[in-house]
Amino acid sequence: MSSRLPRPGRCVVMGVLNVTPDSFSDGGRYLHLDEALAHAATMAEEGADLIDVGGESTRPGAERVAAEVERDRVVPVIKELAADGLVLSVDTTRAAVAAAALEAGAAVINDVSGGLADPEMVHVAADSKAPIVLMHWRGHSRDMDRLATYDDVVTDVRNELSRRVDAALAAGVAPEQIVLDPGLGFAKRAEHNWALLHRLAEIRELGFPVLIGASRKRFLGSLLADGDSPRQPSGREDATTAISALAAVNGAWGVRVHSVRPSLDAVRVADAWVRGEP
Ligand code: PMM
Repeated sequence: MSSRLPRPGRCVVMGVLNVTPDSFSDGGRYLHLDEALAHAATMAEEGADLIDVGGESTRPGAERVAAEVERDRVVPVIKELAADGLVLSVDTTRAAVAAAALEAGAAVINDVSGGLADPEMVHVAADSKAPIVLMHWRGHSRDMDRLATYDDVVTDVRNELSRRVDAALAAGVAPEQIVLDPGLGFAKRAEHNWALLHRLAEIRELGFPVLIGASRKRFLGSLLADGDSPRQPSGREDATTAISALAAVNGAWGVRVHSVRPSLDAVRVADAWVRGEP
């Protein structure tokens, strides 16, 4: 495994830092440099193993931003945080943004398109030797809800991820650099997300570390709905914590979350439970 991919001996907790005006649960909160840095410092104090810096919202229906805008949002934040010694990933589908982020000190690429959106992405990973998260994806945010059609969601996601792995390996990415992610909520309805969690073992069988991003997502809001009103993102934290514990018990390499402390507690409990000792 690449030395730059955190391996703390338990499930990794990746804290989310969205430097965007429009992400679904924290959009607009960390758009200014000082606010972004303060939030990252809080997540680091709480014990985040990795902080995921993103400059483009991927919520369903979101419009794209220009590459320069995305780069100018993430690079200054990454520079400052890397100088403070934090381990950072960059959440981007653009090779140029990933390259600029790595240059600024990011350690890991988190590509929600699994290398599909930009054919250069796998080459940036191959050349830099940076670990790369390949997430299952079928299309940009504007289109993804209509792309949620599957024969068997777990088999289809597994096969499509396997093809992304093949493309990365063909470009020269080493197997040790690769992390897979089933992409909960990305061209997935609630029943698809639950099937993927229920049968996580089938994704793990591909032989790569698996990252789970369920934090505050819509399917948790639907599960916890009061009649016809979905639970709002701010009320989905306990459910997110439950997912983190269950993901850890079920062998996930990491969880990507907005609130670090509860998920870190959860994965520590899960780890002690599985080991039968603290
Ligand atoms: N989800 C979001 C953004 N980036 N990256 C990975 N690897 N996995 C995810 O599930 C994922 C992601 C959704 O948006 P948010 O940043 O507002 O949570």
